[in-house]
Amino acid sequence: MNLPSFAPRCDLFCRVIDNYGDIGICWRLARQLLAEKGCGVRIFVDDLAAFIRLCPEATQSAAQVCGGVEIHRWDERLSGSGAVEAADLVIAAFGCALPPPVLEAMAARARTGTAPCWINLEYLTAESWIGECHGLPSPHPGLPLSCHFFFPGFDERSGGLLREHDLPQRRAAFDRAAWWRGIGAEPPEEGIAVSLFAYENPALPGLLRAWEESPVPIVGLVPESRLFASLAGHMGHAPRVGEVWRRGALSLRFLPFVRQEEYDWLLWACELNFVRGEDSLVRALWAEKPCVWQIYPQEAGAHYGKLEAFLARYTVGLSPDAAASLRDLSAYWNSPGGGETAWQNFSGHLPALTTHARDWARKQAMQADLATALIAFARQRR
Ligand code: TRH
Repeated sequence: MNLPSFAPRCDLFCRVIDNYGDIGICWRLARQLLAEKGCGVRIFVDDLAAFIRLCPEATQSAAQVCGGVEIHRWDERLSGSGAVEAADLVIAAFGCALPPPVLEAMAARARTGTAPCWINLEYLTAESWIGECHGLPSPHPGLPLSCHFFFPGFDERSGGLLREHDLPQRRAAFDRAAWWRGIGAEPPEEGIAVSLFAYENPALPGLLRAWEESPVPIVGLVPESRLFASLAGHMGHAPRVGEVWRRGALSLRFLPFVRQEEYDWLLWACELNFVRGEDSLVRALWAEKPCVWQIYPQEAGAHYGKLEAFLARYTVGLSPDAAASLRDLSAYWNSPGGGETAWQNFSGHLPALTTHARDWARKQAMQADLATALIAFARQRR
């Protein structure tokens, strides 16, 4: 691959708030900035345990190199002056406050006329208001620096979605049958294979009952997650990785948590994916399969607007009935109560939803990806 001539040195700062999404997005972006943009990349992260789950060769070492990316523990060492030389592109993930010595180092560069491009990488949302805010500067009150809001999103007025250039080729080359044999099973000949990555969810028992009573077999693939504990209540014992549990039409297979690159394989192997945060959502969209998003709950139900905004964009081009079936199942999964028929109705529309998932993703993939948009943004501010 010809690497671009503008390849800024990049630093990503990440505080792990919850689960794997915060570091997951930073790690995915870092790998792409290195591989496709030729950038030297460092990640500063405060929770190496979360990172090790995504990249099992990593250790608790305070400084290490993983896949060509420098990984540094974000700890008190970053509070000392001169701790870090400022990079050209400094990305604060999800509004995290940078350590004062890092800001000082950035300001020192600014005073010599080579200010770094400072980005606040925001959470993904499909809401249209981000178009007004994407790229806006926010001047630092005391230093000659401005932070720029950078919003991932679904249209040209946003920073786009994370997507590697070779993703379609890798997806096309995926050997689904071999993957299923690798987990000790044959690819299901009939019925529906569903992956289930979720937080604890009061809607779970109702969904499992609907699957148990399904007229076609349902194979649920459950990667190790907080859901294991919730499933124990339904199954009567705590699930173990490697176990297969059956009741009625449902069989559940419990899988290990895999390195980040391999999570795609699970999505590609299934007909439908239940996904968690914004990173697994975006991967499920690029899998070109229908998906159901369990959105992160926010105060005063703010997440419902976010979910609705996503569904409004995603369902364009679907028949009203198929769109309603996805809306109903999403509503059930995110705020259970009623909705007992949501699964039956949804499963009847699965063929239409599957065609739609492919068409929607191919159209969406015409937008510039997030890493490309970031580099273009930094170049303009050079
Ligand atoms: O881990 P999440 O629940 O993280 C969430 C998000 O960051 C969310 O936006 C934020 O608001 C909240 O935390 C605080 O879900 P997400 O974003 O889907 O990230 C999961 C990551 O884990 C993703 O990079 C895929 C990865 N993964 C693996 O690498 N292997 C696995 O086996 C599985 C199941 C996931």
